[in-house]
Amino acid sequence: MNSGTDTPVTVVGLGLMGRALTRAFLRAGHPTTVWNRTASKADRLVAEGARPAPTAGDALGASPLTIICLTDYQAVHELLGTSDGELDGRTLVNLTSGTSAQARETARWAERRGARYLDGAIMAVPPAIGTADAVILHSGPQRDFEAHKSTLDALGTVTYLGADHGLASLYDVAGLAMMWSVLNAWLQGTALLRTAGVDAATYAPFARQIAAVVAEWLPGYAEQIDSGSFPAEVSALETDVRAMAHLIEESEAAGVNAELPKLIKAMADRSIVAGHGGEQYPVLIEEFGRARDD
Ligand code: FVH
Repeated sequence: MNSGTDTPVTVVGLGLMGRALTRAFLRAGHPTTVWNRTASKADRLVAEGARPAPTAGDALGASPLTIICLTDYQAVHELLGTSDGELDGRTLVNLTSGTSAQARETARWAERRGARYLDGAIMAVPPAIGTADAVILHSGPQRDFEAHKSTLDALGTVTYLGADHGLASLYDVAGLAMMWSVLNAWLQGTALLRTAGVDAATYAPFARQIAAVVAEWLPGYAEQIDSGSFPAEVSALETDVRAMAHLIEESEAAGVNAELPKLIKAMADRSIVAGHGGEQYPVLIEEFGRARDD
């Protein structure tokens, strides 16, 4: 079990995020080795105390724990596949964004080379790294996460999700789905209200209140989804669909884009045709849970 701030760590990939990760390790006192394809990006970090490695292989060999943060998984494979570094017994934490399939495949590849592997996802922008606001998700063998948690803690609020290496990527995109859906709904309402001279700043506090109320519904709705039972405790889907029709009608009458509400209403209409009109909104999980080709 590694503990204490004198534990060495390596960061491979010194883009905007890799540089922020390196600075957080340096601030926490970790001896930090760095490597980047374009070597000049290490210069300022070296002036701040980082140790430059001449090759990626040397960087991997310098510490028991290496953080990888590159553009995409293709870059990770290009780099690790050609590096002569010793991976046996080393732990790689790959914080590069990608899909769950890429994470699982990279885990198998790393483990075939004798490395321990955790996949991760960063739910933060570079300036937040090193603060509690930076949520960093990890998945893979729990013992490997526990072994390095005290070092990873320098980066922010580090979270372990489970043994399946794909979980961090799945939570990452699920979080993005949540974020964009909230923003899209707010933009739809803002576009509508602007047609009546209400500016975005005036609508924002009301929208925030609605978002907070809806957030309160999630645990109860999650119980309905997990139990597969959707009694209409507060409202039935067929009632919600009538309100969706109003939203579409208002949007079209005001010359506002109605594509998004039409898409959601089409899903709700299909659910009603399938016999779920008397059930509560989360029954739409059945529409969200299956792919459509058309
Ligand atoms: N920046 C952010 O706000 C987001 C927040 C959420 C998570 N992302 C993910 O983090 C990964 C890195 O993002 P980044 O912002 O640091 O990206 P860049 O500044 O573009 O740096 C990319 C680094 O990758 C190196 N690189 C690319 N291809 C290769 C390769 N074939 N071999 C070796 N290194 C490679 C690149 O090197 P160079 O161009 O400087 O030589 C940079 O170090 C990313 O997955 C985000 O989705 C950040």
